Amino acid sequence: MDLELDEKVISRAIIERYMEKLLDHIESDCVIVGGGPAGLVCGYFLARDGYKVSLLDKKLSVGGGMWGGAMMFNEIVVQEDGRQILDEFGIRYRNYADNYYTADSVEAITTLISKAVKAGVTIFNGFEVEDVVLKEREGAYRVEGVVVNWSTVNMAHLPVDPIVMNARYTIDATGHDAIVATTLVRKSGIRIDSPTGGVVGEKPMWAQVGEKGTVDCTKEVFSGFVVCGMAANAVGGAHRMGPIFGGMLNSGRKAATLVSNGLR
Ligand code: 48F
Repeated sequence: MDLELDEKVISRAIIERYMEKLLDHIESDCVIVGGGPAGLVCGYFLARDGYKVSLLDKKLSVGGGMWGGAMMFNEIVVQEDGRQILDEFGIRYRNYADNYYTADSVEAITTLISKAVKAGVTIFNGFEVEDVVLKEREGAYRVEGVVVNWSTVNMAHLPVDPIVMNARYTIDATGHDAIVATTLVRKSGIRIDSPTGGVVGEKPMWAQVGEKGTVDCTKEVFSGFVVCGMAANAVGGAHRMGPIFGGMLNSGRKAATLVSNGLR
């Protein structure tokens, strides 16, 4: 006998389950903006430690700039420094030369996504962050979450107000544009912990220096606000490094450690 399939039940199931998820994440320990490699690694380590993590990405498919390797040659390079994270996630790699390992970029990013979700990160795709929540308490300002709308609302230029997702920590993992940090500085006029007090902008290609710079620039640059990945690189004015990913992975892990220490 065929079991009944009722369209109304299918629709109700989706709407109820989604709303449960959204309501549960209107307030989180940490909201990560951007689901590229840095944001996913950060989310994984925080969720694994038991924190409630919301990860928002304006695209339908998270993963940022890792899918296409370099120029759509879908292989990535990771140096010795990043190999431990590949092992932690169970991403397969091959030794290419001393200090150079290669991995299939599609395996790498799908595994980062899958492990982050299974560790407990809740992903909201199609969510575009357009602003932060900035509040003064006892004379000190702190970032307390993000202002978000459907990406499609922004794409269609519809005059629809956003909603707010509060968090004890907000992480900018939006890649090269460091859009959350840029918005925070532009709209509030505050100074963040960078060489200029604002978003310095990334410097030209220099893989070795850029890799270290990205991890060094991964910081809580303002109370409640951490930058990681290429967003940290852009905020701190480090060199770009191209399709080598150890720095991105280590930056995500460092951001998770900073937030975890702050939440304790
Ligand atoms: O760009 P992306 O992969 O950032 P990442 O984690 O890694 C950088 C590398 O992929 C690559 C590199 C440098 O040479 O190695 O560039 O630092 O991922 C950033 C994610 O943020 C999302 C965007 O869709 C992407 O998936 N994003 C950007 N702006 C917003 C956003 C926004 N306003 N709201 C939500 N998501």
